[in-house]
Amino acid sequence: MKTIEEIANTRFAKDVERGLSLNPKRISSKYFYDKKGDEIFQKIMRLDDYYLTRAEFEIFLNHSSAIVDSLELKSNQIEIIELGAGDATKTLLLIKELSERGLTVIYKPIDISASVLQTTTSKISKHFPEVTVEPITASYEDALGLLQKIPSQSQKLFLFLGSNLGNLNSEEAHEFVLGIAQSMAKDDCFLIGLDKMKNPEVILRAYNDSEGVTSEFNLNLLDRMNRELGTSFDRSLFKHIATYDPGTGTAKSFLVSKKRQSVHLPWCGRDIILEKFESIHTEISQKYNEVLVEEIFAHTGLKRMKYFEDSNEYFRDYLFVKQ
Ligand code: AVI
Repeated sequence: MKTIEEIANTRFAKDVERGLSLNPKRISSKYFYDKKGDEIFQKIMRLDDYYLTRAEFEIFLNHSSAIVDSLELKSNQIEIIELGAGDATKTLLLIKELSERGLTVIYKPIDISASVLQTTTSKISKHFPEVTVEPITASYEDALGLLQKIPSQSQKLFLFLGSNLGNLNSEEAHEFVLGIAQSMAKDDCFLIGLDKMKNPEVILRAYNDSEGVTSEFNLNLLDRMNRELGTSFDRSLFKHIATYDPGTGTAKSFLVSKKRQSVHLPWCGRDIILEKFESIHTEISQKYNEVLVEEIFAHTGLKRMKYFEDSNEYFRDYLFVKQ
């Protein structure tokens, strides 16, 4: 356990103090992912109600060959840089296709979790010993800085899957895409997975699943603050609420206070009041249509080539090339 001074100096404590002082209150969803949060997210990805992972897996299963054709490779070597690689289940399908074509593959998975990266590296090396794997432990923010510094002679394919972009607001998303575009050389490709706008009921079920796993995921943020920051949130006094605005395509998650309560933040000595039914906004999961995709990629120097879609038409992987 850290000392109170050490806690006060963490980004987490600063962000929580600031976020709980705002009106409406908010805490970034990036804080969902501690060890427990990672485990719960693995469960979410296997839920019947959470269609995103299955839909994108189907795209890679059925279209890996077409994706590789569309890369229009200029040599027999390719470098894949994946942001937020996780267990790389979908990427394995792409690597398989490239490997079967006799191409030399260098795979650079980037993830915040060193242990996840270790498992992923062993898995790829076991199935494809001919592939060079160079894992990089970093957050998205740091990854963008690192990308500028990675020298390379070969054509690159950047991957950002799972609709992870949707957890950023539109300004952050544009900045992020711009950062990637600036790390790309001419003819490098960018494949990005984005969840589509669809029947609001399907989306609401994905973020308020019948097994209560997403609720656990959201409430774990309170437990994490208790564990790491020494707060004493009582999770039974909060409810997970998910909303979806079909006009903007924005799904949002909240922790709503069931009664008026006060929470002590030990590192700054402040007491935060939550009124009955007051909310803490914890996550955005943006859903996309063509207009939004165009907006985010405008003025990035990236040209849209193609998209690949699952059979339910729920999810798309868009392929861009740097001009
Ligand atoms: C990681 N991210 C794309 C997930 C999503 O769908 O926004 C996180 C998640 N939140 C609730 N369920 C899953």
